[in-house]
Amino acid sequence: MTAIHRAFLLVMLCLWGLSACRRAPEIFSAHPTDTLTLTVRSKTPSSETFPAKPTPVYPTPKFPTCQPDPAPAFNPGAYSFMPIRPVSNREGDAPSLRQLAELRRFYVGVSTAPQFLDDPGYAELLAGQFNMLAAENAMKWEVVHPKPERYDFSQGDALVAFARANGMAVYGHALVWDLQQPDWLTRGEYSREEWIQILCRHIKTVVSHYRGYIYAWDVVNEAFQNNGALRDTLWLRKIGPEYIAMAFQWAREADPQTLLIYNEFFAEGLNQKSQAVYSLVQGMLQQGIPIDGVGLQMHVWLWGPPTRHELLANMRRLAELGLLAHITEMDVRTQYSRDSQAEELTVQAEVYRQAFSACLEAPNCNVFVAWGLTDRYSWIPEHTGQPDAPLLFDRQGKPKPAFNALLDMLRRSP
Ligand code: 9MR
Repeated sequence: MTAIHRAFLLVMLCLWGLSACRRAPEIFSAHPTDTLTLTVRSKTPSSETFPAKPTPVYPTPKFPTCQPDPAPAFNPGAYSFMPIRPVSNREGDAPSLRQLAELRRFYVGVSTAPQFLDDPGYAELLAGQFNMLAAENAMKWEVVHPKPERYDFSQGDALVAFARANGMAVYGHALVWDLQQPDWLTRGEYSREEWIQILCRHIKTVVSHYRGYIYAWDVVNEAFQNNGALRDTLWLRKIGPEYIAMAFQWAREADPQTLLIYNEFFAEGLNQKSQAVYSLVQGMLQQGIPIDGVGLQMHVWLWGPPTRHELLANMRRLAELGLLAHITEMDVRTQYSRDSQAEELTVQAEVYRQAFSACLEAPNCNVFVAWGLTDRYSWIPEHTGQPDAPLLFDRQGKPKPAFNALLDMLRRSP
């Protein structure tokens, strides 16, 4: 590793807060397992059930509505996933991330896909360390609704069945997005009224299918450009900006309990895009449109991630509106330099730690999801064409410094 690399990494550590610099020896040291002080801090104080459910809201419908399409029902009994006895529950082991999270009614999760669940090592890690899973692709339009008259819930159902067998909550992703849409949609020619009916029926059918099984839905995903203008999506062109509010109304009609989330990337700190998201959700609340929170994706790099301070500022202003702020898709790209890998992973751990710590501190953040379980299955190398190591576990499923940083935070902080 060159001196320039070292200097860069040190500067990055210091930039993320003097505290990181001051705690440098602790960051580089092993994590104590002997003197754990566990304090239960509930973020959902009024609920005795776990997962906690929000208070139902039934606003006056403002937009035309529809009935769900005929579609297969969800039958969890059709799946034979057995509960996995996690490694960390075996006698003498230290508590798992999920156990520590559950003590404070907090959700730690990763995105996943059904094809990984048959690998016993993968499944054990997933259910052993996490109490939430997110559907990385299995519930997207092209998968669940490939033809106008055809729904295929097999992939999503497998994820929900696995989660149920293992006492995990499910994050539904994503009802309305401009990517991963089937040809019949992107090439379709319909009137505005027909587009409204298509979107309404899709949302109502998918949400009704999973009614009662999904902790939170990303109802609308990535509707803004980085400059804060609305993205030029199929839905904006065919329906107009009100497609966003409509989607939330229909999702609420189909499931009065699930949390309804607007999910966005590069809008985690304070910038033009997060300001646009803030204005959108504020306006929706003023108009009585049902929305429960904002998903802060956190696809970030070693260099220049939003600071803890910025994250907290954004989370707090959402809290003042009465909205949740979830970390929904975190991963941290590295330079993947063979010479500086150990240092990069240390910096990466600090980036995860800062985001996790903001979420633990903000009263409205009780969900922290990474976008994949191990580096072997991250979307990033496929996307960039470069090897990378952005997640909490390495390609062999071994915990990385980033995972240990999260464990450490849960053990230490009240
Ligand atoms: O991880 C997903 C990858 O497998 C897909 O190929 C990709 C298609 O665009 O979508 C990835 O997930 C995205 C998520 O659905 C929305 N936020 C950005 C994520 C990374 O692109």
